[in-house]
Amino acid sequence: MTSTKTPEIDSAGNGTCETESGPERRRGFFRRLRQRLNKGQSWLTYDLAHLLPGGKPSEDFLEEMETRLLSGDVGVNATTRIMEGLDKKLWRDELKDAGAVVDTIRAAMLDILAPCEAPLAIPGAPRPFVILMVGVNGSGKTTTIGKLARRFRDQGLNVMLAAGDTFRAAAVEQLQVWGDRNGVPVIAQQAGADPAAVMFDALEAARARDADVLIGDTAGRLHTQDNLMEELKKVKRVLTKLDASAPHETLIVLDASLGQNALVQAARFHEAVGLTGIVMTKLDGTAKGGVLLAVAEKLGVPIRFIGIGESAEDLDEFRAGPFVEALLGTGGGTESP
Ligand SMILES: Nc1nc2c(ncn2[C@@H]2O[C@H](COP(=O)(O)OP(=O)(O)OP(=O)(O)O)[C@@H](O)[C@H]2O)c(=O)[nH]1
Ligand SMILES: [Mg+2]
Repeated sequence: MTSTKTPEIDSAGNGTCETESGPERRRGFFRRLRQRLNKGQSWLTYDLAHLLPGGKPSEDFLEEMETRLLSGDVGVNATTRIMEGLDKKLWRDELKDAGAVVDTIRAAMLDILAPCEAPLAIPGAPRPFVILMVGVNGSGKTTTIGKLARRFRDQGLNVMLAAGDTFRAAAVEQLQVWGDRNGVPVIAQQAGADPAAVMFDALEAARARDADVLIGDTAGRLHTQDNLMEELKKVKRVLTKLDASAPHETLIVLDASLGQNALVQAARFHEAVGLTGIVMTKLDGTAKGGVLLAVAEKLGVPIRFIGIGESAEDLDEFRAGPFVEALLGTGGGTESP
């Protein structure tokens, strides 16, 4: 069973969606994702054949799958949805073998993730298109801005960056390095300046220079720090004085290795500032990647990009089909169940 809402998967388990970045590049990206999630083996299906000695699943087997989903950060709600599909099929005696199990899990995962597959396309208007990056400390905001700056520049867009993290020492310099590397101007003020004022000035400058995209960095903050969440609301409010529709994209950057904590962060930031997109970074580390299912199931906010490393090519658009294949460890030379 496959979902009709998802992109086509080729025989290597890769998405075949065409974008500016090209299908070849995307295939390479998802191949690396699959290799980096649990070193290429799926934490979910790695010894499926061994678990099904008679070939046919049992209640015990389903319990094992449930445990794996929960420990893979999939969360209770998304796990329940996936397990319901398996339970139903077991009950109807339709789970004949490991292949049927994988197909059923794949379909359930696609049902959860496909609605959140909505790549960020910069529209012709309004210009400058303003993107505000938010998230907790160290999630990868500034690095992601650098990667996006290069991506948009390569698409022929005129990009500017705003150094809205006026709090952390060296934050401005860090953004400046990415700006210099990509030939993209960075608007900054002195340390300790009001981030809302920085963003306001940056939007004015971006307008004056006919920029297509302005990306604003912000200081890392915990979702529990009410005063800092108020500061973010102020940044958004002040931007609307220049452009009632700005920021046009409020992107939260989440560290996938934080598992269920990433879900809590996303939910709180969404309540406070209204997210329009999610970037999930660090899928290369200890992360199992299941948290994307938890976030998609709970928030339904578009997952715009995923990050699998520190360099610029380690960020790409989120695609539900190839991502699920990476989770399942299917195709592309890794162990198939
Ligand atoms: N392995 C890995 N590291 C990443 C990824 N994205 C970012 N990083 C690293 O995570 C660290 C923190 O990244 P930053 O971009 O400084 O994070 P930040 O959210 O701006 O941090 P603050 O400004 O302190 O809140 C850096 O060492 C990045 O290189 C990723 O996808 N994978
Ligand atoms: Mg930063």
